[in-house]
Amino acid sequence: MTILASVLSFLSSPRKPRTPRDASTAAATTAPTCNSCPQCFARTLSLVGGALCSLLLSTSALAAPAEDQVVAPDADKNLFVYNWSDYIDPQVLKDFEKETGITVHYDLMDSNEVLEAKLMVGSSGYDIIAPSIHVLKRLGDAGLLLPLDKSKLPNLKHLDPQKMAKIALIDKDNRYGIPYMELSTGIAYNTRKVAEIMGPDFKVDSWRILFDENVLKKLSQCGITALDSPSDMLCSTLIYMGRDPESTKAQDYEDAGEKLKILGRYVRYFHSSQYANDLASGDVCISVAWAGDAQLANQRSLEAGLDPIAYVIPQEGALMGYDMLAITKTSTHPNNAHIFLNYIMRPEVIAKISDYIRYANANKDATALMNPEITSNKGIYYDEQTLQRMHIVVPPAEVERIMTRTWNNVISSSAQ
Ligand code: N2P
Repeated sequence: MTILASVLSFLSSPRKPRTPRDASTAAATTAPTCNSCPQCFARTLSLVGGALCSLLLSTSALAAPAEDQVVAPDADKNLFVYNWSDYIDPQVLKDFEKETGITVHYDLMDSNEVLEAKLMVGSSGYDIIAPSIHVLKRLGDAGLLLPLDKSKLPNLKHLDPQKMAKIALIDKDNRYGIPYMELSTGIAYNTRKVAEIMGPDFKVDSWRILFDENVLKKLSQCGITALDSPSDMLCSTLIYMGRDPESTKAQDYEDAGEKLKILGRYVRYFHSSQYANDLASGDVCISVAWAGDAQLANQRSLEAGLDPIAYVIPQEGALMGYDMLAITKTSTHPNNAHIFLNYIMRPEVIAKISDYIRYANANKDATALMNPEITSNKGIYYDEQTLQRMHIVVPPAEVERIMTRTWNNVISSSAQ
């Protein structure tokens, strides 16, 4: 099965629930074959199909590079990408492969911690990775990323200078990464089921409901889930507690951990990707969620004729951040990687991805090309008022260690 077929089938078929805290799901890939190419496939039905198919594949590989491709691909025309699940329009990969002749091998991740661990142990085999901004910083500081060669990235001009300046406060001089998607961590819920259980006047507008045993007891009847992400969970809890989400005090994390143990008694699971499908199918009714996944769950649920899934940024505030694309220091296909990053920064390409996965991007020239339903959705593109209560956190390594320890305690004491 090719990468494209793997990603397509992964995105379109219901996934089997994975064991919570499962590291990642890999979509095995192979080089494209004639049967993977739609034009070719039709031709295989004719007597001369096989020959024509090979000819088409080799012709497309020899096609002149696009105007914005300023570097020749590496001799080995493969590219190994590690990105979050449900985070690309599979057609984009297909188009990229067709245009450049580079074969994309695409693996799925759902945890910054697993990504970091893979890079720390040595050569991960990946050329492109998608760390969240605070992890990008740590990986860059640890010498695990290749500084971008900006002369190979003419499409950087499309990125929003204000957002790039904000990002440069963390990734100095935008040295290692380009912003892929902008996101927040809030609460997604099935409006009908929650109203049915809690009554029509019940409001999901505060983190408080995730720490109130009376509420949790009731909501656990229809299924509560939360992210398996120490920084998302602990820093959101600090925001609820009115503490600094960038605190460096161990005590703050211990206190937040104690609160999370209450939630842990009632969650169905802590997991960072399964919940989108489970919300969409009605298997669970409330989740600590990333913005776009909640929107995707809503879209899928409505398409299936089920209930609306709403997404809220709680009144106390919430985390926001960027997932970045970066090239690993050990990349063996650095030119292919630059060609890929440059392709992703084409306004029409990133617009297509954002429309599909329902996350905001940081490409100023893409907005006009996007579905207005997405760009006007305040749960995806925040208004100024909401932005006032959003926090970007960049925990230093020692705080990260405290968080990991605390989080492991929460997980081991939970009911999941
Ligand atoms: C997409 C997951 C969003 C990534 N399904 C959060 N960093």
